[in-house]
Amino acid sequence: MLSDSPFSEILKSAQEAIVLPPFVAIAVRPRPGVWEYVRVNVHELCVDQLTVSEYLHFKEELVNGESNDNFVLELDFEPFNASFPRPNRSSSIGNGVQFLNRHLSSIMFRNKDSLVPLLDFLRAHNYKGHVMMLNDRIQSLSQLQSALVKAEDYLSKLPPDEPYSQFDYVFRGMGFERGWGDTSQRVLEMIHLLLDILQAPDPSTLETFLGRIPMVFNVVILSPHGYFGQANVLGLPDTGGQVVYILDQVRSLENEMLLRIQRQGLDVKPRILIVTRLIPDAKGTTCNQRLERVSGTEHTHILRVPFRTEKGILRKWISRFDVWPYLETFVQDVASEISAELQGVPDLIVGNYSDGNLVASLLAYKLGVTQCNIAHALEKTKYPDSDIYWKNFEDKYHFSCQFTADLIAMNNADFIITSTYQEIAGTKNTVGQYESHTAFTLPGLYRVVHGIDVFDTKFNIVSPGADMCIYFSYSEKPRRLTALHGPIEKLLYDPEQNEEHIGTLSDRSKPILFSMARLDRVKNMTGLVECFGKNAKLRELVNLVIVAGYNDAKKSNDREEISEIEKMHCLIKKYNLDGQFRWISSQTNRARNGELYRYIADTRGAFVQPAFYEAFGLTVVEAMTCGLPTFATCHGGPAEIIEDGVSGFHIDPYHSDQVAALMADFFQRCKEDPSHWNNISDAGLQRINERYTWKIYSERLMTLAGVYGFWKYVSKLERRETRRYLEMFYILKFHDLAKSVPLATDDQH
Ligand SMILES: *[C@@H]1O[C@H](CO)[C@@H](O)[C@H](O)[C@H]1NC(C)=O
Ligand SMILES: *[C@@H]1O[C@H](CO)[C@@H](O)[C@H](O)[C@H]1NC(C)=O
Ligand SMILES: *[C@@H]1O[C@H](CO)[C@@H](O)[C@H](O)[C@H]1NC(C)=O
Ligand SMILES: *[C@@H]1O[C@H](CO)[C@@H](O)[C@H](O)[C@H]1NC(C)=O
Ligand SMILES: CC(=O)N[C@H]1CO[C@H](CO)[C@@H](O)[C@@H]1O
Repeated sequence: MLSDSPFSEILKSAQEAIVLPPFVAIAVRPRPGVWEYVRVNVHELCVDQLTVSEYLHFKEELVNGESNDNFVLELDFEPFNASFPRPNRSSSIGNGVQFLNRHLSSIMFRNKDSLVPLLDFLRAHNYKGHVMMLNDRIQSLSQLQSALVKAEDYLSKLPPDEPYSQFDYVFRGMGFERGWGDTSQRVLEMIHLLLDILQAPDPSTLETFLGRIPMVFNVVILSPHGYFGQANVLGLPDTGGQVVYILDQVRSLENEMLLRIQRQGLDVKPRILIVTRLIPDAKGTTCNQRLERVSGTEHTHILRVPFRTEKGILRKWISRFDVWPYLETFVQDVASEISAELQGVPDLIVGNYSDGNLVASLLAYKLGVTQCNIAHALEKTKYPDSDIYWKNFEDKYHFSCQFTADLIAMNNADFIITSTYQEIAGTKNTVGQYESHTAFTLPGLYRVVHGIDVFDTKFNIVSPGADMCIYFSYSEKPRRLTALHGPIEKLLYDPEQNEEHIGTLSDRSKPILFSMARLDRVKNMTGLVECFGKNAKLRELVNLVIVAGYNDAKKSNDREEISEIEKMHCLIKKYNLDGQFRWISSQTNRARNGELYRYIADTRGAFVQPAFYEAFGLTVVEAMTCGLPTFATCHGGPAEIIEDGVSGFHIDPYHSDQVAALMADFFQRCKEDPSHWNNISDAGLQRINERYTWKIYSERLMTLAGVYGFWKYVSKLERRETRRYLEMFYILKFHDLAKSVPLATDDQH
């Protein structure tokens, strides 16, 4: 009977319970983003509903003991949503811009006067003093409307590819300036969009129009910590995925900006600056150079600015957990360096990770620029109970600074992009990274009653893609790097056993089941090998090849990796895998890795990603981009990338027998009907081309910058209240917390 009761429903969706007899307080999460709090008195069997504040107060007793202190600093951003509607379905989370567009177009629809901000916005447009879009001849909506009609009439008589320069003069006379398009046809499209908006604004027209207005010429991306360089940096402390991500991101962003500027009919050189820390003791990297051009780009540079104190410049690397006391001075230095470099202010500031986002917030606040946050790795969820027991982590991690910085940055940002839904709001049973900042307490410091709302329209899912120069479909024959097939075959089939590869594949005609990852416990490559070893049918159908770590434990100095290496050797013996299994040490040649995926596709093989948890799953995207059917973990990002059974398969690493059976079944079916393989491969490619490419990413980012930039302009006054509140929080809390973090010293003793 209990199992059908409402109480059991509550227990099922409970995320956390605090037991302090006679009470049990429970945080209930009926669905993503929605929380309720109850307290049960176990003696009297009665239940009270608690407010967030009461719940957190109760939770603090774990640390403070029973205290009657009712004067605790509470942080509450909820009152600021006053006039703004937001979605309430969990499935709308992460589609903020859609909702915002609907809202914007509905207020514009209300009456003619609400279109005035759009007119002002167009009139205010200029780049370094050059007027764009509209000039002084157009002062009112009615003038705009009649000018548009006149322009439409004039343009429709021109050939569609007439260049703008041919009618520039006439246009100026009507009240228009550059920025509408490079040819008469494109200008006409823009004019139609605007006429539509003036008559009956609808969300998608508005988005298209705002996305096409020339607004973004200079972008600054902030990623202060770690070694940010183009060579010899991967593997250095705090330096990993973000460097690859940002370099891929800026290359694609520059192309997109160039294309848009050309289509807008403008003659402007875009600039992108990646701002990071200059590290004088650069350990053989270029991190001691002030300015470095990003290869493969024309207008993108890494700009490095050192950390500085009264004692001078800090020479050595420091951990990302220790950067806080340096950031204020850094912001000032960065502001003057970028204004010198750009000869103006940026139009969009993008922050990466907590420190980058804080610096981005301070700069965006100071310069009045649109701010975008990216933080695929917020630390709070990585360290259980790092909020309530923050003091235990303080010496090593300074989370009090980091969580405070995160709250400030999230609330100051105009928009936030994430790679996955889960990053924002988790899943049915797990809490999202951002969601975990909704309500929490740092006892003795402050209590967050309403830190961020995952339903906020600032959240947008914009996923990265694979580098298309390296990863492309196996079927693009002319682009294939056939010269690498010799070395690849050697890697796969050479009978010699050495430190690069061990194990042999005796039947070369079988498809290859392939995986590539770090040799960490969480990636569970050994689990995959075991699951293969146990399933006779799978072993009969395919060969298994993995690329991971080293095959010699002596070469590793990571305890976790060493234990995985030893385990792998045991499994090879235990299941007698020789003849069917090849273990290749990790490979750093990206071009060859790309061709390796395609070579595996030639064998009509498949890719497996067996991790217990994977935040996003770039290797999954890479494999699918090469046309390789993919089996990937259902825990984390891959579950969103792959539509199970259509563009690949979800596997649950906790049920390895089922995983093996699913794969055996797939290969059996492909053997009987080869079109099955092609269908999965094609559907995977289609999925990638619809969602997971850098091209789509950059288009999205530029459109979002346009829409949120406009929204920032329209809502200037409303946002001021939030910003003033944040400013106070920054100065009264963060400023002092950051000062309490010890400064590093350069001397070696
Ligand atoms: C603000 O948002 C919350 C939900 O996050 C909602 O309950 C409340 O009604 C909103 N306030 C206003 C005035 O819209
Ligand atoms: C969700 O929002 C819609 C309108 O925005 C409203 O009609 C509906 O009642 C809301 N539902 C809940 C559960 O709040
Ligand atoms: C890896 O996965 C297998 C099953 O796939 C599981 O039995 C094993 O315990 C996992 N390894 C670790 C280190 O948890
Ligand atoms: C593959 O797709 C084609 C075309 O959609 C279809 O005719 C065929 O039955 C599919 N093959 C399998 C094995 O599903
Ligand atoms: C340090 C950090 O969080 N950097 C992030 C910057 O963005 C990339 C892309 O999302 C992430 O992979 C990094 O983790």
